[in-house]
Amino acid sequence: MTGKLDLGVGMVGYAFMGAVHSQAWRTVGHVFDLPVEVRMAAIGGRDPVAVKAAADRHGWSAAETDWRTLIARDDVQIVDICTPGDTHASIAIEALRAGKHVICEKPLANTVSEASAMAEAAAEAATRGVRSMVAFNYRRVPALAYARSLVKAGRIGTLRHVRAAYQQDWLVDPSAPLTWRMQKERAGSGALGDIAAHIVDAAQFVVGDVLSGVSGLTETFVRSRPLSGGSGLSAAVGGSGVGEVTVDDAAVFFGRFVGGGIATFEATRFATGRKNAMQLEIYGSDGGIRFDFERMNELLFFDGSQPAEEAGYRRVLVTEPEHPYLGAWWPPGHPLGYEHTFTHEFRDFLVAVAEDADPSPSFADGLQVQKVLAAVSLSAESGSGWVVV
Ligand code: SOE
Repeated sequence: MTGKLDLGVGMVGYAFMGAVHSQAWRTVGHVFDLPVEVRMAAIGGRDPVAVKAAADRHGWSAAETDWRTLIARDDVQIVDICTPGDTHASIAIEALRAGKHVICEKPLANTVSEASAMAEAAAEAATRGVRSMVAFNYRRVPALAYARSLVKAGRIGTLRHVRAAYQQDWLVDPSAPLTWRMQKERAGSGALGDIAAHIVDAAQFVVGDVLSGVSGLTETFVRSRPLSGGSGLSAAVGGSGVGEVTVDDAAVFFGRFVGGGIATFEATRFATGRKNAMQLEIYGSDGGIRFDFERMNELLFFDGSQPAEEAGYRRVLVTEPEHPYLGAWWPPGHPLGYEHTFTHEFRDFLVAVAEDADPSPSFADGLQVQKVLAAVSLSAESGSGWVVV
């Protein structure tokens, strides 16, 4: 016995995100010196054979086929939601009511009204010491957390521009099957909710401001796809013939921050050859920052206070123990990867729970991102241009 608060996790979902989250739950208590003990109590999913296999593979002590049973377990104090968006609200709200802390994958929900109900439930639960967080993992890329600290310290001056892009190409092939991510009733939206949500959150996080309005355009390039085939992230929904794609394949939009800076965003599953290219560029009156997830251990920083002949984008290798999260990992120059962002996210969540504080980003933050996404959709669908968030 360590005398530390003992927290059992019950995770719902076991596909790609479930596997990534499992890896982070397995790791977090070994890497960081936490004020709590974490146990991987149970994993939930509807298919009994598949969920049992996932439990064995990823190190969960038990498997449940009903998320309500999972939430009700006495050995579960944290509910981790890794399911498609259409189930987030019901699972999260029930868990919060039951007094379980909740961490929920992004986007927070499929609609603003679901996200509002979740944020309301989270605010009420917080009065009982029950905590919640939306899982925008890119905030926990050390280079982006470091970028945030540079902006906060005034190193780029007044914000002028943000240029953000999230490009993937897994739908370029028109014969790629229809998955739940292409069904509005399950995913809410397409590239918009799945990946634009990340760059909206990351941009707002790094600059420390929120978007006040947007104007956007969405496109669905391939409107029907085979109902069978694929595997993993690309596993089809099932059936024969073809089914309708009811979400966007790509979204582009621009926006204005409350503080006056302006921004462009591009999210697409049709950027041929780009696999998971997430980029953020931030330009201020006194400096600039450029980040590319394909080189996630680096940040390019232009310090305008340097003499002109020496200034220029410097490549900062973000692997020093002084950089966010890095002190717990490897010696300088030994880089981290995608999975570590989730370990960092859980570390921050657990510390907040132990300190009886609200973790960030909160469900209210998730709701705010949802409002941005809804404003982009409204602008795109109505063709009416500017929409206030
Ligand atoms: C699929 O587009 C996906 O797995 C997203 O759902 C994740 O949030 C992103 O990090 C990687 O791509």
